[in-house]
Amino acid sequence: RNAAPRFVWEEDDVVRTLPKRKRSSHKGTHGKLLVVGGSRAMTGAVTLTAKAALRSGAGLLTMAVPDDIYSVVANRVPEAMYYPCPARDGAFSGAMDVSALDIDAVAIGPGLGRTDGVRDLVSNIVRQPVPLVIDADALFFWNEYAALIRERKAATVVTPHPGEMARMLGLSIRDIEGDRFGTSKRLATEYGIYVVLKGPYTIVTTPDGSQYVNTTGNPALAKGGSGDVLTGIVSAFLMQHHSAQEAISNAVWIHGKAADMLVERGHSQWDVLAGDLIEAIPAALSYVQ
Ligand code: NPW
Ligand code: AMP
Ligand code: MG
Repeated sequence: RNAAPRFVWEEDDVVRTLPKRKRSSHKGTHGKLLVVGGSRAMTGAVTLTAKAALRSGAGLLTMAVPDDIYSVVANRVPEAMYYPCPARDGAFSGAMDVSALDIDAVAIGPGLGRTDGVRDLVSNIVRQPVPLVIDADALFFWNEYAALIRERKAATVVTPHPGEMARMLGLSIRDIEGDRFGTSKRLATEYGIYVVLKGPYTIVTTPDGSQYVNTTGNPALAKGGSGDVLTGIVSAFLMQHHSAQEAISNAVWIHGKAADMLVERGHSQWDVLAGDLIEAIPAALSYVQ
C-alpha cells in the first residue's frame, strides 16, 4: 500500500531542475496563462495570483474577471491583458468560452466567490483540455465536477489548504492533519491529479502517488493572500517545466524561500504581506540560479 516513494524536495533539487531561459526565447516560449478569479468582495486575490505568475516568468498573461471589477483590477496590473466577463451579484454569472483564446494553462479560483454563476463557470472550465490549476473557491465546488476530472486529457493541479482538503474529501480538518500523506495520496491517485496539500511542510503528490515534502516557509505565510500568490507561481512554472512534479515542487519551494528571505532580511514573521512575497520572488529565484 505504501509502495510509492516519499522524498524531501531540497535546494539541490531546485538548482538541478529549474529550467534555464534560452537565449533565443520570446514571450510565447514561456507560456500564455489565463487567470480566472475575482469578485466584488475580493478584488485583491486575483491581482496577487497574476503578479506572482508574471514575477515567476509567465510570458503572456490574461486575466478573466467579472466586468464590474475589471477597471479596479486592470489599474493594478498593466502587464496583463484582460477578458472582462458578464457578472451577476458581484461575481461571474456563468460559463465563459475560452476556446477562442490562445492559452497554455488556466489558473482558476482566487477570490471567485461561491455563487451559482461561479459553480457553472468552474464546471465548464474543467471540461477544457488545457493544463489547469484549481484553487480557493473553485475547490469549493469540487463535488460538482469531480467526476469530470478523471476524464481530463491535460494535467490537473489542486492546491487546497487543510480546510479545503477536508471539504473536498468530506472529512474533518483533524482527519486531514492526522494523515496528510494518506489523504493526499488517496485524492491524487483516485482522480489522477497533482495534489498540493498546503501548510508547514507542504506535500506535493503526483497522480501515481509519489510524494515530495517541502521544507521552506515559515509562519510569515499565515496571512490572507499567501495561497493566492502560490497559485500564480505554480501556474507560471507549470508552463515552463517539462515535468509537472518538478514545476510544482519548485514553485512551493520558491514561495517558502521568498518568505524565509524576507524574514532573514529585515522583516519579522508578523509584518510580511502577500504582496511582499511577490516582491521577494526575484531574490528567491536568484538564490538558486
Ligand atoms: P479557521 O476557521 O480559520 O480556523 P475557506 P479561505 C480552515 C479569498 N481570499 N489549517 C479555516 O479554519 C480566496 O482566494 C481573498 C487548517 C476555515 O474552516 C478564496 O477565494 C483575499 N485549517 C476566499 O478568499 C485574501 C485551515 O479552512 C476554512 C487552514 C476564501 O478562502 C484572502 C477556511 O477556508 C483570501 O485568500 C489551515 N492552514 N487554512 C483577497 N485579498 O482578495 C484554512 N483553514 O472557507 O475555503 O476560505 O481560505 O478564506
Ligand atoms: P492559503 O490558506 O490558501 O492562503 O495558503 C496559505 C499558504 O501559506 C500556503 O502556501 C501554506 O503552506 C502557507 N502557510 C500558512 N501557514 C504557514 C506556516 N505556519 N508555516 C509555513 N507555511 C505556512
Ligand atoms: Mg487560499
